[in-house]
Amino acid sequence: METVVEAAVLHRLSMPLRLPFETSYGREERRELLLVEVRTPDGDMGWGECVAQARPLYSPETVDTAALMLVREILPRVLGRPWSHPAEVWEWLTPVRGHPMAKFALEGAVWDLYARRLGRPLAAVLGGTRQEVAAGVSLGMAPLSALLDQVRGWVERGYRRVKIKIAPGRDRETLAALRQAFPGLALMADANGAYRWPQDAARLEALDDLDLLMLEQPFPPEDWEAHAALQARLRTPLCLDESIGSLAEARRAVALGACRVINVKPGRLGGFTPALALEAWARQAGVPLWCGGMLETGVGRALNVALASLPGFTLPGDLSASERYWEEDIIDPPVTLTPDGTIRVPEAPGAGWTVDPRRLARYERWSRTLRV
Ligand code: OSB
Ligand code: MG
Repeated sequence: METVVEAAVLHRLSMPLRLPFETSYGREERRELLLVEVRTPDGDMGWGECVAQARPLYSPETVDTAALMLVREILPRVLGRPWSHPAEVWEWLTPVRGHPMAKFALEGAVWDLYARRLGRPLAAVLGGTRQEVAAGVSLGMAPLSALLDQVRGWVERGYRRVKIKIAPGRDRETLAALRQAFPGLALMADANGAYRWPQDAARLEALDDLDLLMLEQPFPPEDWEAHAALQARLRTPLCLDESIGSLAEARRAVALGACRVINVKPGRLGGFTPALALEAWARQAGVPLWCGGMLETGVGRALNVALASLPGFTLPGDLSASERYWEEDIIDPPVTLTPDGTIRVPEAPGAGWTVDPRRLARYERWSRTLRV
């Protein structure tokens, strides 16, 4: 079956977050968003989400650099060109260096479109085997009393794992209080690269007795050696996020002993195509994976849920229900949690949700249509 993307619509949204999200690099009250809608001549469509943020603080891209790259470099390589599998589309984008989130915004939409045209759930098309995925929640930094209340609330709802953000000086005390209040909780911490080697080594070693599930990205992305040196001194597994932009980097990280676990975000890798390659490798190498999140709307979350249904994703991800992020999500039905703390993998064709045009319009700042 051949497909041609004849038109693409960029939707630039701004949505208020239900809870402010504070990390070591800043605090956000709103999410600036970019969605990509692709259309075929026969009226089929697919949706993708660019997971870049308003400012280049997690990684070098922003929603606005991604929009520019989609218009100038990415869409011109795809519009009007017939393909029979999404991996071909990904291949066409490989001459463009960097800009992985801009690439995945389109490539994810193409996978959704492909699965819809096959009449099959995206999860099954990707090779997913699970009917439901374990849900975790990622919480921004907050005063301890507020954080304790939040964690209690999400644990009562059934979340299977809680992650908090940490930074030097805002770490041990908070984590120890959470551990004391929730002795059996699957608890982890994410530093988004805020620590420095060697001066912060002792601070991080002091977290080793808190029975954390793992410690995510303590050092900046390029500091492979620091992660390896710390991992050698810790019982707690290290997990890398920002450092891993490709399968080659995943292999290198594991070979160096820089991590024992990998957070997979298709936007950070530049597509589902490289994410699938990483999953296949990790499965045979015995490296546990989990699916990360970037405060997506339901569009991006649905794509993540599909990916997390693959067998290599053995740990609960940063996959939460719509109500964790939004007063009202833009998809129908919203993502919900089952009573046992999972998200059901949709059985409808494609990603399995539809975008509500009225809610989309409410949050849309601008849109731009590109045609062949
Ligand atoms: O480091 O995992 C991260 C959100 C934005 C940018 C980076 C990260 C995050 C999260 C939130 O931790 C995960 C989620 O979507 O729930
Ligand atoms: Mg992270």
